[in-house]
Amino acid sequence: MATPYTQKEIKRLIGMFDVYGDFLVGAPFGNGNVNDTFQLTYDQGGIRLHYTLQRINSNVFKNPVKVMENVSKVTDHILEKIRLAKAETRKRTLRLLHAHDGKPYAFDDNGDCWRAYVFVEHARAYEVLESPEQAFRVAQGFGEFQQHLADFEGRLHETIPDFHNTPKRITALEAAVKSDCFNRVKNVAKEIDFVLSRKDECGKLLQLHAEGSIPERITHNDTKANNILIDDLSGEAICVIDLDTVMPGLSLYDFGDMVRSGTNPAEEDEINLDRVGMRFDMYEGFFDGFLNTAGKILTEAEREMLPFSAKLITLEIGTRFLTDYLMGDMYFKTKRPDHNLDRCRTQFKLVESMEAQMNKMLALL
Ligand code: GN1
Ligand code: MG
Repeated sequence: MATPYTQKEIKRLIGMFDVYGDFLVGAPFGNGNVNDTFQLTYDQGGIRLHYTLQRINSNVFKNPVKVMENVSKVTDHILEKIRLAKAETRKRTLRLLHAHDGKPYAFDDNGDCWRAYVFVEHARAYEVLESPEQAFRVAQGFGEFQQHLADFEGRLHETIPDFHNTPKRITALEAAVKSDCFNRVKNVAKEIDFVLSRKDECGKLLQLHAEGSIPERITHNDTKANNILIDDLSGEAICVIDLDTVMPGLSLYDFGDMVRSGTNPAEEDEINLDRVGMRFDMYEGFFDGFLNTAGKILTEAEREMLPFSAKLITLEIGTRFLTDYLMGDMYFKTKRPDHNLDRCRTQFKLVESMEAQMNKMLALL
């Protein structure tokens, strides 16, 4: 849930941006674990239009201006691509509104950084994907995002350094275990063992990158299935959203996180672990969809690591949830006690399910 803001406050916040029309109402929107998001309704000459207003979480993004510089460059670049490929006119990119000083963000009196987007109408984000065809389209969409950015010139800011550095995420877990500030280690011996027994293989992608066989690209880094909008009518994945973590990364991070979030028939914080697992037909959908677009730029070494990346990223986010649980739930928003622990357990159940199906995943190659 977003922090409660009054209508007057929301109106004042969006007032920092150039928006034509009359503000009607603003309401919390979406299921993000990090930022606060609102959908605003405006009246423009008798027509109702929506905008998205977001507060960037400065506990997570220490330098929101750098985040916004990345987002703004990336959305401009993609818009240009969409304009050039006339066949893709249904495709969209997020469009930022400008604040009165022309910048694509504004700071409020508390020092919080805000941004606003044109709301993409008649499309939605799915928490749980419904079919392999949908998985195909989601992967096609995220793959195309990478493809669009393949010729981007210059390097983006690394807004969260080592975001997908799994070995460092494990080191952070070990530090949290050692300090045990909230006396919670006793509850999670099994989960800690689960991570540590897989520690040795966690540096594999970084090693391949260091050896030069996997290139750095511009990646999204948070390719949860609900971070792409699916057109209500065509069912096509038309717009990648949640661009905060767009930065230099490995292509495989994006494939891995898609498989993690989208092959599970249950939600990320499902308590009944019997419902959690990797649906293989969904994996096939992601695999085919990603190769259909990003496949055009992937190297042989990247292709070979696709199955492994799914397991790695799932283990990594599970490790982050576990670390946050041990650190007193400081990073991810939680709605109940043990919420991070529940999230961690679903991830580890998924890892097991992927391990059990790894041979099948490899055979698809
Ligand atoms: C966070 O913003 P949201 O909820 O899509 C997190 C991701 C995690 C995800 C897990 C900046 O993403 O890394 O994979 O939660 N984003 C950040 O649901 O840490
Ligand atoms: Mg996100």
